[in-house]
Amino acid sequence: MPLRTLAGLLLAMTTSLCLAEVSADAAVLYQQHCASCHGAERTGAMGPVLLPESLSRLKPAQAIEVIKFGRPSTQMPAFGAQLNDAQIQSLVDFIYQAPAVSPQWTLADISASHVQHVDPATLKPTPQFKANLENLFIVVELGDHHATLLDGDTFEAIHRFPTRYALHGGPKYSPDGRFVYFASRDGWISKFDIYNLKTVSEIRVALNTRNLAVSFDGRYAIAANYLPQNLVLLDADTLKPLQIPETGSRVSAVYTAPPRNSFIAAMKDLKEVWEISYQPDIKVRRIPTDDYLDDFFFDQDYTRLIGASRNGEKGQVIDLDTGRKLAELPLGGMPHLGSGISFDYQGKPVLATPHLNQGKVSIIDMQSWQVIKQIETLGPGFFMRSHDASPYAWVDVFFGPNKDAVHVLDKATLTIKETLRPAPGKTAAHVEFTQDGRFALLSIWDDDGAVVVYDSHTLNEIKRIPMRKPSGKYNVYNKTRYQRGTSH
Ligand code: DHE
Repeated sequence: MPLRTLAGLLLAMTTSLCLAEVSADAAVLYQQHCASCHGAERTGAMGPVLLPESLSRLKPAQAIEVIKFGRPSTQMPAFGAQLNDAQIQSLVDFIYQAPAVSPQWTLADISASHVQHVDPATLKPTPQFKANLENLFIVVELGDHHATLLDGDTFEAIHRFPTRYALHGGPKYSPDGRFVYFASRDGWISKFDIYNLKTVSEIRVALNTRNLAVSFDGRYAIAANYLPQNLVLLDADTLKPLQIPETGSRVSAVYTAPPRNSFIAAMKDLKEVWEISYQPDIKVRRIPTDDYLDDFFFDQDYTRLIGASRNGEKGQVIDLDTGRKLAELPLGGMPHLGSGISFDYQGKPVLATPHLNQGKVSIIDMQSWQVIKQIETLGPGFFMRSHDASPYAWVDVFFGPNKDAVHVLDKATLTIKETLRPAPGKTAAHVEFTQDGRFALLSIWDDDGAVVVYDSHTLNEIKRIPMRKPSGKYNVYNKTRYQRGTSH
């Protein structure tokens, strides 16, 4: 063998031995320092899951900082004094790698995780506080993993309580507004009794969850999961699992379709839309599509589904009764249809959606399915909101240097009426209206943040309520009546 080839071989062998040593060392370090809180298999315990699916929103450089300096407001300590830079780097490399064997989360695991915090027989059937029950808000505070029950008449907090780590997607109410269900990215579903101000029960349905939906009749809750790739249908009363449709695909999200008595699920890796009906029996219908559809919006009677293609370059309108494609929408720039709203423009219903990759709001005629206008904004936005009693629609500028701006759009002219900067330098995002539409509540998305209450007509600030990185706000009336200006 020529000398150079032999040298190359030796070098390659040494390198791969070194890599194997590094990862073996990292595995040992992980068991020594991390496993007691994050689980021996990285599937989470007191601390969050440390698998690639769960870390997609945290950059490795941020992970290094967290290990070195800890995380404020959590039990994550600083390891900077115990571990050197190379060790921390090897730990980061380790947690961003998929384990050799994908961790399982079976029906037995789900059932065993169920926690009954309160005996339902001890719960009072009426609210234990005085307020207009239809004008309550749940505000999710991501900063220290809490939620606040806010009185929408007085804008006073009624109760603040801990949630699971990293909630995602809107919490969903039972039809009577008494219970609210939360989903966390680590797969926990929690049921909170607003009347008694108590978390009643919890269950861990998956290792990585996207969101949850509650059926129109209030009997079922369903979670969409990436890990394992399935849907988990729960009895909404007990939170016990009923069925686990395996999907063979990551499930991007699941939505409730009230008039259809069904749930509609978006599949990340299948050219299909799934409809899970629950009346008279639970039945799965698979609707083939000619593209991967990810993010959904529905018309008000839930016969039309508007989906964005997975690559974010176009949209499609599907007739949910026939399963046929009705139109294609030329919507580049990753439209965030899940945040879309609808309202009337010149006597016709339109859909308005922000885009995650481009600074614009697209307005689409919901009869002809033509894009009738694109309103330029100061950057890509995440959330949109309006209310039938308000002349305006609000959209944030979540990404880029103008993240502290929020646009107020005039629904009659499809132009920007005003741009507000409620806390210069801090992200302003996600608006929700009071039941009557008179006030709009906006989050200052910062650890030292606030919910800012505006008069929705004059746009004057009415009140600022300090909160810890408030994200979404959810009004009981608007959500349980599936108002077209809010998320469903
Ligand atoms: Fe969300 C809702 C998808 C990142 C905060 N988000 C939703 C929904 C979907 C979705 C499909 C609607 C389901 C529902 O409410 O039940 N979100 C996605 C993504 O694919 C994306 C871009 C990447 C990801 O890793 O998941 C994403 N989302 C984020 C964030 O980074 C946000 C800003 C912070 C966070 O909490 O993770 C975020 N998403 C939210 C919120 C809602 C939401 C607050 C509910 C909005 C509402 O008004 O109902």
